[in-house]
Amino acid sequence: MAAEPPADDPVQDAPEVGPPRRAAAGLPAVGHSLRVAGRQMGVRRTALTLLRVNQRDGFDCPGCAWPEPAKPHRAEFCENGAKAVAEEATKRRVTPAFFAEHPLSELAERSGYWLGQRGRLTEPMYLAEGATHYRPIGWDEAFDLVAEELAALDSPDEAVFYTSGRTSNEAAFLYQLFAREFGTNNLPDCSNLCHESSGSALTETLGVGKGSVLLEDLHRAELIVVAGQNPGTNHPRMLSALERAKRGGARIITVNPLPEAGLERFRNPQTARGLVGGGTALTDLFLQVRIGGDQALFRMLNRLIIERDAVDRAFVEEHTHGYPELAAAARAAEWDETLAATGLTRAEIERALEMTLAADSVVVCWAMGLTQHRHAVPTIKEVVNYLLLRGNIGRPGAGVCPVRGHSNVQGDRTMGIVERPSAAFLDALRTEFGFEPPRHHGLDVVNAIRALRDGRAKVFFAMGGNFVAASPDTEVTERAMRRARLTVHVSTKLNRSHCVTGARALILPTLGRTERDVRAGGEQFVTVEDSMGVVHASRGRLRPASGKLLSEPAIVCRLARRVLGERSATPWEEFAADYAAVRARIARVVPGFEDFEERVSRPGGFTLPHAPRDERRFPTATGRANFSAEPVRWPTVPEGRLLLQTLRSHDQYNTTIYGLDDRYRGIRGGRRVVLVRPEDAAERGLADGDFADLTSEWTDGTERVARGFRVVHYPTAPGCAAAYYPETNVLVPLDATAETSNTPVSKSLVIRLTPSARCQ
Ligand SMILES: Nc1nc2c(c(=O)[nH]1)N[C@H]1C(S)=C(S)[C@@H](COP(=O)(O)OP(=O)(O)OC[C@H]3O[C@@H](n4cnc5c(=O)[nH]c(N)nc54)[C@H](O)[C@@H]3O)O[C@H]1N2
Ligand SMILES: Nc1nc2c(c(=O)[nH]1)N[C@H]1C(S)=C(S)[C@@H](COP(=O)(O)OP(=O)(O)OC[C@H]3O[C@@H](n4cnc5c(=O)[nH]c(N)nc54)[C@H](O)[C@@H]3O)O[C@H]1N2
Ligand SMILES: [Mo]
Repeated sequence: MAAEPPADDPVQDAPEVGPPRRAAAGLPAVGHSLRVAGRQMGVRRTALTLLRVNQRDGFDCPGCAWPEPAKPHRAEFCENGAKAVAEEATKRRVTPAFFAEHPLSELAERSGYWLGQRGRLTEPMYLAEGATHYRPIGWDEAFDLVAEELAALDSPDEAVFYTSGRTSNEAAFLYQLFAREFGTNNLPDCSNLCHESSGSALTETLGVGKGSVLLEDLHRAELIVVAGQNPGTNHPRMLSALERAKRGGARIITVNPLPEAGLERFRNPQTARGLVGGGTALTDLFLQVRIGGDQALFRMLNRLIIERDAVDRAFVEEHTHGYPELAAAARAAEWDETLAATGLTRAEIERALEMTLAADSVVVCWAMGLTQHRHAVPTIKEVVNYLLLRGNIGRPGAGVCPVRGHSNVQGDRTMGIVERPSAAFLDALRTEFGFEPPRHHGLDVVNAIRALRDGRAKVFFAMGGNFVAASPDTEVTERAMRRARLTVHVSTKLNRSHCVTGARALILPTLGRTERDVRAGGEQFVTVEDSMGVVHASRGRLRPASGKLLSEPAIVCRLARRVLGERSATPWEEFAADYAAVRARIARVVPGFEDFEERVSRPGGFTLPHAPRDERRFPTATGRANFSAEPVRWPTVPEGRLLLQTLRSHDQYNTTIYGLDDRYRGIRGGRRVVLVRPEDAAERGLADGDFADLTSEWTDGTERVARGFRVVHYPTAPGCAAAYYPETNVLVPLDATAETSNTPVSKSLVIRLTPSARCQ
């Protein structure tokens, strides 16, 4: 568990609690974002920067992956996008003097919030073996060092190349090319912790591991189900799309253990109505499901659709496979079981059925509330069943909408950042670059941690992200990292992963999205793919945080040449000088990117093909859309225990903490809180404001503890609790992962909640 901050750490975790909000965004949100941004950037820079977010000639917001509308609003950013931009465009700097002043032993005691608030990294830094401080190092010397450690490995598979989802298409393509020319498919990425379950389920059932709807589909849907997602905080611009759909007559069902303010009512800050009026009520039916009860809910809906003879027979016959098995499994669904699993009433589920049958087009949106469970993949497959039964795939206003996290996490996968690449992709690389790529599968995040822990991996390289804090089982992960020979992080900001290092460590500072990237071939732009498969350009305009930063593509190219030397025929120097040369290769390797340069130069970019959406073609093993008939499961909770989900507050971007408030949930000034129903707290002798320890129990008999959380009475589903990530990652066992996708089950941990000895 991350150590407590020292006394002079300005982060005082002293949560104050008021009533949760019932609406999101509107004027308070705009004011709030400008204040936050102003603190980091000053007033002028704030105005100049925010107006460029998500505009045609500007940069892609480094926040979430929600798409931009065809005609972006003049202020096409949200409160949390503004915070993401401010974090990057901050005027604060972490210089070599900072590292001289603060020994690693001290930095390792600091909170993630404190580290992040120091500002932008300015120079490459090196921690020598046994050294107490990082010291500055030149770029050439840094690349020599990485090359030396990689050359010393017994096999290329002893190196791990992690990616977080902000990396551009160009950088991602170069990075996977380098790793594969070096000889490994060890390319874990943040998807492994995030939407991997969606990818697994959708690839098997529909043949494409991505969402099948475009923004206009959402606008014209008659019913939108939002399950396991908190868009008011994590995808605020999605609320504008929901509002527009509502104005067109759509209805919305929300499935969530928590009532989330953003989904109750939305005051659109882009419209006069939203600024002064009461806003738009979004949710028509709130299903307060128990954690992990979603598969049972959708299974019962599927039974009812079949019983009511409301199946789209023509679609099912022409396009699907496995209907008889699904129908048999669905007919066997029982009410007792469904009500126990979901915590819902029969009337509520029947109401959801009526809304489903009344709608000619249905979209289901989801995020981490569905993907981070042991049975996440079967749950998402059941969602697919629900849509297939009524032909809600591949027609306007209908489809699957997994709402992606990081702004280019989907693009990174498209570019080949994947530990289990397809044979077709590797063949294309071989043809284009004339080398034999490794064919055996590489390590995902959880397996990379195991390999580091067991000494099977010795060099860890990260293209962005904060691996140590984002991964499960913090103690195990930190120990694993400390066993490495070398850890390297390409980063914009200081974080926990720079403080928990291998024997030697490097920090390689890089340009952010907002910054101008001038290379030998002139000023560059990069490209990204949003959650709906739209690819477009992103151009930074700000002066870089320091003259010593290199862009991510430049870092990869220089490293690749240094490591691979003349044995690589790839023109790394040409790629580093002009990213158009990289795009020309992407166009030849990745399907859907033909005429890449020309099409991405058009305003708004272009949309990648998606066979189920475009032509109701399903490139699966059966050549059809596959129904699934998995057994229904839900988490079982032993007597006296609760189910804990670990989620995001309104003031964070994953492990980057913007502030200590979670405004919509009524929490201010602290993050060590646990949300629990008054009755569930009372049963454990805990009043609101008391302090409690969280102990997670794992099936192998091991226990993990996180201490000193303030109890907050909150109207979550009975038997359920919620607390923030990453503070609670100590509680997630490394082996507790979803079947098939191997994603940590961050949303369903069995815990005991006991009065805290320390803080009573
Ligand atoms: N501002 C901001 N934006 C972000 C991020 C951020 O940290 N900050 N992170 C980005 C990333 S990488 C991602 S992946 C996305 C994450 O976006 P979300 O998935 O919205 O993020 P979480 O906070 O994990 O919220 C999970 C939601 O699922 C609900 N939930 C939990 N368990 C269950 C369950 O069993 N069933 C159902 N039906 N619901 C459940 C929770 O109550 C919560 O509302 O956001 C992206 N955007
Ligand atoms: N318990 C629990 N754990 C979770 C989750 C959960 O819900 N619960 N969610 C999971 C999810 S969905 C995800 S996606 C992962 C996130 O895992 P990561 O993607 O690894 O983590 P982030 O916090 O997004 O990474 C933040 C760091 O990225 C760096 N950075 C920011 N911008 C750039 C850039 O442009 N270039 C480079 N090179 N670096 C940059 C900064 O140094 C910053 O400190 O966490 C996962 N972990
Ligand atoms: Mo994510």
